[in-house]
Amino acid sequence: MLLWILVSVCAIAAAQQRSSSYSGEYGGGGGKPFSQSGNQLDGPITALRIRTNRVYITGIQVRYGTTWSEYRGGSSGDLEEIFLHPGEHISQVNGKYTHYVRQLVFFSNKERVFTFGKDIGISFNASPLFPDTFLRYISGSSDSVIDAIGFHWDYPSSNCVHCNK
Ligand code: MMA
Repeated sequence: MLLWILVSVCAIAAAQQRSSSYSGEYGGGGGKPFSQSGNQLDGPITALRIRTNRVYITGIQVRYGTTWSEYRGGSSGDLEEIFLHPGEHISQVNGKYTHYVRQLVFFSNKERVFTFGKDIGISFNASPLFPDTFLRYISGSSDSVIDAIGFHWDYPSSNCVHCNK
């Protein structure tokens, strides 16, 4: 009986500790795979640069803390940049894709919405599984465009190692 209680308590504790989840991958099989998992060490996501042409999301760069990730994608189209406010995090990403990513719509916990690209293709709604978790980093495939993208969610920046906080 005591053992059963102990096992139950441990199981509940373990279940409550879960916080990470993944949404994706959305897009096609082309391009070269990338992951920005290691960029989490620079801090939470603070800004986004997204390049779009008339039909596709052609490039992406994400700022972690004060450090920009490597740029992924090609040179077609125009680059747009948005900065998050202090304490603002991405809480959901909707979008459209076919063989390539066509649209990305970022929603924040401060009720702002940032829309990039065209409203054409297959819809996706990427949102975290666990409460109070947000976009921590992206992965995907790219070359001359963003072929595919996936979203990794967790508590904001709990393992920020390079930040002086
Ligand atoms: C390259 C090649 C493909 C990829 C596209 C778009 C032009 O072709 O890497 O596999 O799908 O770029 O990124």
